[in-house]
Amino acid sequence: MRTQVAIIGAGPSGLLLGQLLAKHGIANVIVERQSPDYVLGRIRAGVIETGMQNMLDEAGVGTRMRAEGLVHDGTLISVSDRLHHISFKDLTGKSVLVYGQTEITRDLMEARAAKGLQTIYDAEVTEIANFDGHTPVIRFKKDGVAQELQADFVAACDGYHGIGRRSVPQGAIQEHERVYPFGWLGVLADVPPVNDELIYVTNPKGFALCSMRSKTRSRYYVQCSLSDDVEAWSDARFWDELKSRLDPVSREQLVTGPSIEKSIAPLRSFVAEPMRFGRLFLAGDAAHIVPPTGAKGLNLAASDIYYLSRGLMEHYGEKSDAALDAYSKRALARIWKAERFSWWMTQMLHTFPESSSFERNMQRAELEYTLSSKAASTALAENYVGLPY
Ligand code: FAS
Ligand code: PHB
Repeated sequence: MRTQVAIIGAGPSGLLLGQLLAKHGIANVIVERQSPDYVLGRIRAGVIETGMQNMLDEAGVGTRMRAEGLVHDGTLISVSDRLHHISFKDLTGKSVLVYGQTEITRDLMEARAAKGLQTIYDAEVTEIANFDGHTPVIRFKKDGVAQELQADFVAACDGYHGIGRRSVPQGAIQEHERVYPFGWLGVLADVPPVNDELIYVTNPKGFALCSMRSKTRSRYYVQCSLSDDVEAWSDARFWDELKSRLDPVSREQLVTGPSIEKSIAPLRSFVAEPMRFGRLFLAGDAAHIVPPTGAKGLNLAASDIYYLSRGLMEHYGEKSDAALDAYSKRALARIWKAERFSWWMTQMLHTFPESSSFERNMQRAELEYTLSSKAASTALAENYVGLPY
C-alpha cells in the first residue's frame, strides 16, 4: 500500500489532519489500533477554543458543533464558599464553546467515511521505518496479517502511549515532565448541570470541577489520591464528596443521578522536543500532555494540526518546505504557553498534600490577586479562551 501521508491514530488529531489534507487533495490513510466504538467510548475534553472551532469549520464538521455546542462567555471560581465570575467576554471579547470531544470525534469519523477516505481500525502500528529518508513506511497487523504502508510523510497522532515518540532515537528527543501528586475522578451523568457556567472549585478537601456536555448531561470531577481505586467510589460517595466541596448555593442546586461513566485520570505536564524527525512528525498528545485544569489538551492538538496541515499543503502545493521546516518551532512556542497556563491553574486551585505553610500562603495570595485584579483576571481569561495560532 502507498499514500502521500500516513497518519497513525484516529483520535481528534489524526482525524482532523486527515480531513484538512483530503480537502486539499492530499491522499492520506489513517491506521488506528482500536475500534471506532472504543475510540468514541473515551470520555475526555469538553471546552473548545475559537481556534479549534474555526479548524472544525474548515474541515467541514462545524455544523452540529455550532448547533448543539453551548457558548460560554465566562466561568466561575468557587473559593471559601463564594462564587467569583470571570467574564471572558468583558475581558477579552471572546467566548468558548462547550461541546464534548466524543461528539467532535464522531463528527470527524462520519465526515471521513462520507468522503470514502481509508481508515484501518483494529490495526496497531508496530514499526515506523525509513523516516530519515524519502520513503518512510509504517508496519501494522490487520486480522493477523502483517501489512505495510509506504508514504511521503508519517504523522504520529498516536497519543501519549503511541509508537511515534518511541520510534525516535533516544539522543534525538528531549522530554520534559512534571507528574502531579493527585488525579481527577470524573463522572458523566444524565442530570442537568448545577450552573449555566463551569465552576472551578478550590477547597482544602481538594479541587472539584462542575462541567457539562449539554443542558441534560453533566460532567463532574473531584481531585483524588493517585492510590484511589475507581471501584471504591460508589455514586453516592462521589456525590457526597462533590457536595462537601461546593459552595452552599451550588450544593443545594446540585442534581445527582446514576453515573454513565466513571474514571480516574492521572495529571501530568509533558513536552517532547523537537516534534519533527525527518519525514516523521509528532502531533497532539503524542508530543505533549497538560493537566486538564486549563482545558487545553484537545485545543493544543488542534493548533499542532493547523501548523502541520499548512506545512504539508505548502509542500504539495507551492513545492516549498519552509512551513514544514518551521513546524516544530511554531508548535512548541504555543505549546509551552499552554503548558504554563495549565500548570499555573493546577498549582493555584489544587490541594497539594506535601505543601508547606509558605506554599499554601503563596497559593492563596495568587488566587486572591487573580480574582481582585482586572489585569490578572484578563490574563487568565485570554489564556482560557485560547492564545492566537
Ligand atoms: P488521542 O490519545 O486522543 O488519540 C490517539 C489515538 O492513537 C488513539 O485512538 C489510540 O488508540 C491511537 N494509537 C495509539 N498508538 C497506536 C498505534 N501504535 N497504532 C495505531 N493507533 C495507535 N483535554 C482537554 O482539553 N480537557 C479535558 O478535560 C481532558 N480530559 C482528558 C482525560 C483523559 C483520561 C485523557 C487521557 C485526556 C484528556 N484530555 C483532555 C486530553 C485529550 O482530550 C487529548 O488532548 C486528546 O485526546 C488529544 O487527541 P490526540 O492527539 O488525537 O490523542
Ligand atoms: C470537561 O468538561 O471535561 C472539562 C472542562 C474544563 C476543564 C477540564 C475538563 O478544564
